[in-house]
Amino acid sequence: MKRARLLAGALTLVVLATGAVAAATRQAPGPARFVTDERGRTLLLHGFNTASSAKSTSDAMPELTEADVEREYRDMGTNFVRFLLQWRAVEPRPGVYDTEYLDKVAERISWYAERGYHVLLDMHQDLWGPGITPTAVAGNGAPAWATHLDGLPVAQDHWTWEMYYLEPGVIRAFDHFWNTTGEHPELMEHYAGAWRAVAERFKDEPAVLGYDLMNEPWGGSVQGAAFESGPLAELYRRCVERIRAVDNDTWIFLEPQAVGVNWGLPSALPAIADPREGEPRIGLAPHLYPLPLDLGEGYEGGSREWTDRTLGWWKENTLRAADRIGGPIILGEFGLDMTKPGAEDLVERVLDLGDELGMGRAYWSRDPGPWGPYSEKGEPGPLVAVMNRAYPRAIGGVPYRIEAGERRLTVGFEANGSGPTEIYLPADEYPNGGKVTGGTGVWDAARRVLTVQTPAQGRVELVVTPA
Ligand code: 9MR
Repeated sequence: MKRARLLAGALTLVVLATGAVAAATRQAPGPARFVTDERGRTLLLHGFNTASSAKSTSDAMPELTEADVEREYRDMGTNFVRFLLQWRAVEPRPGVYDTEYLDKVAERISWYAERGYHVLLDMHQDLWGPGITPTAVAGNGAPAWATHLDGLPVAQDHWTWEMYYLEPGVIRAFDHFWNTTGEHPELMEHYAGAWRAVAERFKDEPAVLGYDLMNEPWGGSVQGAAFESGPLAELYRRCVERIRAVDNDTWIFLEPQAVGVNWGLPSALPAIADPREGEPRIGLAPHLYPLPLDLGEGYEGGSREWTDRTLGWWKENTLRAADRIGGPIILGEFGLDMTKPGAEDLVERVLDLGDELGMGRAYWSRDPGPWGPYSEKGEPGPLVAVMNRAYPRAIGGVPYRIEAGERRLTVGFEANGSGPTEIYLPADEYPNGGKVTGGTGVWDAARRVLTVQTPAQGRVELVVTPA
């Protein structure tokens, strides 16, 4: 059941939007609150991570075909993908970048581009790299040449994959990367160089919207504020500098430390300067994994209460961190086992939060199985219906209210003349498309997109209902 959204949500957007409008009318470069397309329209990004399979395949490609992308659009009308990259594949030997790998990535990006998707490239890692933890656990990311365990052990029998982060060998690998050991100052440089190579390859690909610099950073023996304001900020500065040397325009997204912050605790990540010409384009891409759900419980009873509280903390703390960073928010990952009680409700709540904050979101993940939209046999699961919802893909101004109710979508914005507003409408609620007040709509039945012309200035409020 789709719930009516809270007034508080609309108010949050008003506050955010007012800040953005003020910045725009001051004509001084100021922080952007929302991700925009090349015309300046606000984008509401809605999609998946693609895909965990890229962690383990020998060529680091996700097990995904162009037909899968087509099906995703047809079934859910998504417009966004967080695409996993692997440092081991970008830089298989020190200083050598694998153009064949980048070509294969480019081919996948073209499948998305042809269907109007925006792509966030994510330099993924879990547990540092492959080969340290048992194969089934799927540690991934770093190349073997950048992996220094100093002979420290890594136990092979934890009950959940995150526990391997506490193993001495894994901690040491990270300590060398962050150079808290003082022995490997070259590793961060290599990582930043790998990002430069990626940026050089994709800077002119319009579908590539952003770079997510490191998945779920783990500080090894340095944790919390000391880690985020120390080595992590240092890595981000170097990556930003190297990326901007070749790419002035693509958004750069920073992740806070994963431990704690994924559960709703505050982050201490500082602002990172953007040397680009024009307004800064650095945003925040946190993850959200309420602890009880992460530990395998359903969204019910005590777990539900704790999860609801988590959502409140997460929202407050994420807004605070985004303010400090001075940029938009993309929720890079959230997800759970969809067979658990209440799972659909939880996903809907998070999507509502995304609408409320004007925040892009990528569900974890597109892989087949109980978490994903399709089973191993390719049958649609409950997630398909939840993800297939009405949303404004692009907005011709700065939004102050996005509210997806039952068979009714409200999109309020301060128009800025950047172009028409495009609204995706799912077949179950809008079988014959939509009619709109507040603008003039043209329905594209094949894409299920209502394109709405509105005045170029002033406050616009569109209300879409079934045609
Ligand atoms: O779901 C993934 C699990 O099967 C793997 O064992 C694990 C390590 O590769 O990664 C899980 O995916 C995680 C992602 O890589 C990072 N954020 C949390 C995801 C879910 O736990």
